[in-house]
Amino acid sequence: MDFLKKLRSSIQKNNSLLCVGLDPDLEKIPEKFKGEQNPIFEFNKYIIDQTHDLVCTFKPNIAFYEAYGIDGLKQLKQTIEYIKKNHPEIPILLDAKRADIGNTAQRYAKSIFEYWDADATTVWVYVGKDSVLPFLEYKDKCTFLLLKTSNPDSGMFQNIKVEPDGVPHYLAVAQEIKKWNIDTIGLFVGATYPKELENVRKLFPNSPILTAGIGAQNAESGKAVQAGVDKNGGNLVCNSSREILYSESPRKKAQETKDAINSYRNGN
Ligand code: OMP
Repeated sequence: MDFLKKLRSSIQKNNSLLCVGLDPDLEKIPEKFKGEQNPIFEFNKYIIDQTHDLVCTFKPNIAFYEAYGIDGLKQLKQTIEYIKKNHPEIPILLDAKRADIGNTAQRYAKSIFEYWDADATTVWVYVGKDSVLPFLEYKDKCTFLLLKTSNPDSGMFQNIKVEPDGVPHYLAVAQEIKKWNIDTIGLFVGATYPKELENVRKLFPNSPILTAGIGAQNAESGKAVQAGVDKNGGNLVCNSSREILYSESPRKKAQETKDAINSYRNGN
């Protein structure tokens, strides 16, 4: 099944726009997992079991696995296989933030969509169209192009005014992407920047948008959700990682986050 169909059906089935980010940090996981042979996988399994009926997507960020070398990557593979086997209806968005010349990007795309078997990924678009086309050619996948990131310094380059009209850089890039008219494209805008999120949603009324920053980065979820949903209150994937993973009850926190997001989906 292609990513968009899978996303639509998981949003509907779980009545949720929440994406739980699987960003394991061995220093933060509960003590009971630390003695396990595969502590990252066991922790992820616990989080997946606790939240699978509350989410529309799981988003492992590959940095949190690469940081533990081969051992971490093996546990990423175990995590992906566990989700595919037990919850095949939930799309896996492997957050890898790749960017390079086309020849190399093609290898990255093969790795993410074939070896890792992800349904979707994140990619920098600032290298240019030829650098993202190898990802976009995977017709049943979705590639979220990073336009405006959630970090405090994201405006340093992404909001630089571009000649001749003084449009901010991220928006000029978004306008260019729109002309490509490719339906495997998704967009990323940080939840910490609701105005930018609104601008991108206006430009792409029907595309999936990924956002992050709710929870640990203190984005105002109400503003972000209202700015980011489509006209039907959907098509928005709202990630939260640390605030859910490391709370006393990940299930309770996920439920609260899901409910808070839902309370803003239809303009409440
Ligand atoms: P928490 O801040 O712990 O909720 O994690 C946020 C997750 O979303 C991390 O995996 C980030 O790398 C990711 N993210 C951002 O926080 N900001 C961005 O601008 C882009 C992403 C992303 O692409 O998901």
